[in-house]
Amino acid sequence: MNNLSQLRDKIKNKSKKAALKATNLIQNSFGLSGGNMTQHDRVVFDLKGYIVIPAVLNKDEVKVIKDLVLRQKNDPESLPPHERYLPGGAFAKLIDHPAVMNVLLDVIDPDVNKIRLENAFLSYREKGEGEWNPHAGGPTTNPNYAYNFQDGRIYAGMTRVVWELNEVLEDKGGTCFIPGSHKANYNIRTNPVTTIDARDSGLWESYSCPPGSLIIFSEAVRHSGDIWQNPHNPRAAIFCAYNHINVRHHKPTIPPEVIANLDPKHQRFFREVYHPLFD
Ligand SMILES: O=C(O)CCC(=O)C(=O)O
Repeated sequence: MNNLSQLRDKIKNKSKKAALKATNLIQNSFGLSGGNMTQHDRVVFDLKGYIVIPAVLNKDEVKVIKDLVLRQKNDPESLPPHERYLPGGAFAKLIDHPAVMNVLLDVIDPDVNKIRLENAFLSYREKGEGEWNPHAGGPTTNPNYAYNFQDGRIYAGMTRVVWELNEVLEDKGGTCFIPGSHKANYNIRTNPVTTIDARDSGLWESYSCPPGSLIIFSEAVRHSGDIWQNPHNPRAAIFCAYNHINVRHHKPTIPPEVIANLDPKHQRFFREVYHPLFD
């Protein structure tokens, strides 16, 4: 290949890349790619690091999932082996629930094949149970906790999707957040400030929501579990950790028989960690 044709190819590639970048920028700015997150939710997620989507599941749907997780907790032997652990059994169809995917396609990657589910567990707390344990927040170079905003869109790493199966009352035990701390400049993750982390510092935000609601947050936002104080019901919440296919935070613990029995459209969330470009 002579120098002139090499130069021509180089210019061609560069202009292709520039056109793609401009297209992405326009699409991202007008919310034309990714999920169908409303502009309201998109801005709130970016601003605070979390959003609450109330009553995504109806009463009957909540009952089915609650029955499953309580059986998994109290009487696992009564279930076939592949339904004894999350995300198996009736829960599986929630892996790619449209309300979840609308957000993940916007904040992790617009290509569903680049989104993984790392783990899922039940958080069950009776009144008085739980602990105050602030973590995350501030800048990080660790890609699994990444939170970036570039070319008109969010690029998040680990993103928690929480299904609240019982009612949550504000400041009575739901997950707490310091809104905006995923973009804080001071490193409150490695250099925590006691007066900021105190539960009564006035900087923590919680939420109330009916059963079947979704809380979705960037693992980069400073957050904490809390002591459950709701006198009416225990906390029953399913915590799912989604991430970009390029990184993994958790050691894999989901039994292979659980994954083997999922529908193929759900199995793809448990692919190995690598870039699908190499398929
Ligand atoms: O238990 C909670 O409400 C919060 C859990 C938590 O800290 C986490 O997901 O990293």
